[in-house]
Amino acid sequence: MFFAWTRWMALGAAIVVALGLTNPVSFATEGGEPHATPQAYGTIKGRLVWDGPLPTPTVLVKKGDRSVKDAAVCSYKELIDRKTQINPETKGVPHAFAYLSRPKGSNPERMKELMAQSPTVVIDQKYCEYIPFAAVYVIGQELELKSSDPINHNVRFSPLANRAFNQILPPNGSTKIKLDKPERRPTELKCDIHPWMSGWFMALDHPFADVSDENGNFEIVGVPAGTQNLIISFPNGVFINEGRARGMEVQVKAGEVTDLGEIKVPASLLK
Ligand SMILES: [Cu+2]
Repeated sequence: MFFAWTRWMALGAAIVVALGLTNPVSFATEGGEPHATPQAYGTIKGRLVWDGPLPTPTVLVKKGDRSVKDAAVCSYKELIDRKTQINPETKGVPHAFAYLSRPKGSNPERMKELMAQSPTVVIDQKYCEYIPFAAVYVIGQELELKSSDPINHNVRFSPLANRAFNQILPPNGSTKIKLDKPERRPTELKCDIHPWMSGWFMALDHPFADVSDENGNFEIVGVPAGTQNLIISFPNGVFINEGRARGMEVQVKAGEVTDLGEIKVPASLLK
């Protein structure tokens, strides 16, 4: 009996951890009786759906093209412009940034959790493309630029607020850096040796951001309740949301999920 009971206890604790419910409510004492107060945070989610005929993905490097630099590695497989990659089955738009512009309020617990779970944002260079194509970087995290290729790459980017960066990445090399300022726009990674290479990261000073998955879904958790401004953009910074740089207004309610449903992405935006 004793063992069965402790096992249930352990299972319960595991579920609590899995659901991120370690601190779901805070307890305040009023009139001597502890009682739960509602969470001050909510979730924003939505799905980006392509609106129009599906684009033909732009081929950057043809498979087996011997004319490209470092062909054995770089044309090992077909490389497409990930920006033009729309899921043909679900019409989901992947690789898009969804983040709050000038969030009202903060969530120190969520920030602590993010830093503990993901202290490092890794951008790999594999078969001469950046993986992932788009990443969110939060000030405090490390940005690891690494290469899984047996050839030289150089990584270069010129952000608006942070210092410019340019470094050779030798075969299977890695370098870690930290940025100290948030950016207003996504930053592009480039390689001078393989000029088609392009990747993006969005540097923010808060954790209220996500990148849409292969079905276009995004979810931002731990958002302070109230009216927030949400920006949704292609990796290259082209705005998808209404209100462009100001963001679209989203009402976030404590303890609730604000589901924006399907957000249409007009085909005309992709140029
Ligand atoms: Cu390269």
